[in-house]
Amino acid sequence: MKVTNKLVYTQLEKLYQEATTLHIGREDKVVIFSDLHMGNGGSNDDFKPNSHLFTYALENHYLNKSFNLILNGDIEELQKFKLKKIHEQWKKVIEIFKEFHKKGKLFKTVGNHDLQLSLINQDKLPFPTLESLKLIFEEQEMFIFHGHQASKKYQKHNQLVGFTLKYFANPLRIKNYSVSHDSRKQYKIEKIAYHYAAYKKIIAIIGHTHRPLFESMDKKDRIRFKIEQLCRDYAKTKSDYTANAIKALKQGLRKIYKREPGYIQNPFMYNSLFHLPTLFNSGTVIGKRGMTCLEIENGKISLVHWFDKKISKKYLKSDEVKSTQLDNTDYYRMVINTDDLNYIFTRVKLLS
Ligand SMILES: [Mn+2]
Repeated sequence: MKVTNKLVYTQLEKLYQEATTLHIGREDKVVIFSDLHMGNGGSNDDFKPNSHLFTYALENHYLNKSFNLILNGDIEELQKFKLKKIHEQWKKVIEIFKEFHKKGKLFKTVGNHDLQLSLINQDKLPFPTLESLKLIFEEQEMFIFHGHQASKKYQKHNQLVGFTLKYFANPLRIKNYSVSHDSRKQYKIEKIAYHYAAYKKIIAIIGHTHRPLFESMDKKDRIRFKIEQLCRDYAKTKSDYTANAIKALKQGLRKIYKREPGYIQNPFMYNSLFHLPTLFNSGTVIGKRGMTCLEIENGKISLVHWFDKKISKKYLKSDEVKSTQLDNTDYYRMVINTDDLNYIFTRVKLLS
């Protein structure tokens, strides 16, 4: 069976039409996390290394400050572990999720690693499972879904074996379905989500690829942008500080290209006439150097990186971005990028 892009777009449209809706105003705060991959606490549990950081930040930062919590898929790693075991092991985390839920501030969507959750009787789960979520801010829409739905491979399985029930019956079929380390597959999924959002004149917010994106830009794009900005500054100020910052960024960029030599084509993403800020990705909680998330507050959206000083000091030395210590802990919060939602939507509407 051949799965065409058209079919994938049709499936995304269906997902969009059936999405749960949440209206937010300027006073509402939202944090989006995805890809926790919580396991049994053993050495195969990818969540374990950042579990303290996540638990602490969630309770003492986001819950305390009355954020809405959106968990955008692959929260429980059900391809490797049993739900019961996961919930026993990470009891404290589940309790904090429940606190958000009690206040009506928890929204949990399904990913490909926790697909079975949509099939379980929802009364048996501590919180309901959504397929996707439409976040509406001043009549502008952010379409939040895990991201596997934009993959041809997933849709092929969907067509072949029927709906998710069949996955449940044949978990082996999807056992090795993982994209996070294959940059070509990541790119294809992102490209479809990017173009779908542009066509709808909305913003798409995904996870799944574990690659943080802000306004459809990844780290390389952000560095290139930053270098151009700094060159403009340097022309005016001729400051050594700026010159050194440019040098450091160039080195960083070279390192990335050395790591991913095949990725140099299409520097400005996804082959469209303009670079459109339609795609965002919350990244992952299980990063080697910490965790990333997206925050919405006061009409702005931000890409945020949290890290533990004991594990990585790299970002503490960074001159470009300041990090803020959380209480008296080793945990730090760093805003990588931030922009006004109204400005982003203006560009999406006028340019796409
Ligand atoms: Mn996934």
